[in-house]
Amino acid sequence: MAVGAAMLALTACSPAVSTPGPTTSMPSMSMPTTSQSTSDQPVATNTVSIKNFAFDPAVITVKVGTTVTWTNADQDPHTVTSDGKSGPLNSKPFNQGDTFQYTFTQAGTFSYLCTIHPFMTATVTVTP
Ligand SMILES: [Cu+2]
Repeated sequence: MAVGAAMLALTACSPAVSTPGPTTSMPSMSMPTTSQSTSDQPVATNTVSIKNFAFDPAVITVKVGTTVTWTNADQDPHTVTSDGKSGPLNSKPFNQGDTFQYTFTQAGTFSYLCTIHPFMTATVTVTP
C-alpha cells in the first residue's frame, strides 16, 4: 500500500517536471472547413415533418402552386405561422400525427415559426 501511494505521488509530480512544453504549437490541426452547412441548403420537397421541436427540413424550395404538407411527429402541438403579421401561413396548433397544408400561390421567401415554440424557425422559398 505504501508503495502504491509513493508511485501515485511520483506519477502525479512527473509531468510538471519532465515535460517542459509540448503544447506550444500544433500545426495542421486546422480542418479544411468544407461542406459543413448541408442543413442550410434548401431541399426541394413539399413535405416537412416537425420532430424534436424542429422543422425538418427547415429550408425548402417549391414552385408556385405547390401544396406543402407539414406533419407533426412530436407529442407537443405545433403551429406553422408566418414570421410577421401579414404572412400567409397561419395554422392552428396541431397535434401529433396531424397535418397542416398550404398551397403557395406567390413566389417569394416565406419564413415561419411555431408560435408555441418561437425558437422553431424555418423557411419556404417559392420559385416562379
Ligand atoms: Cu412548436
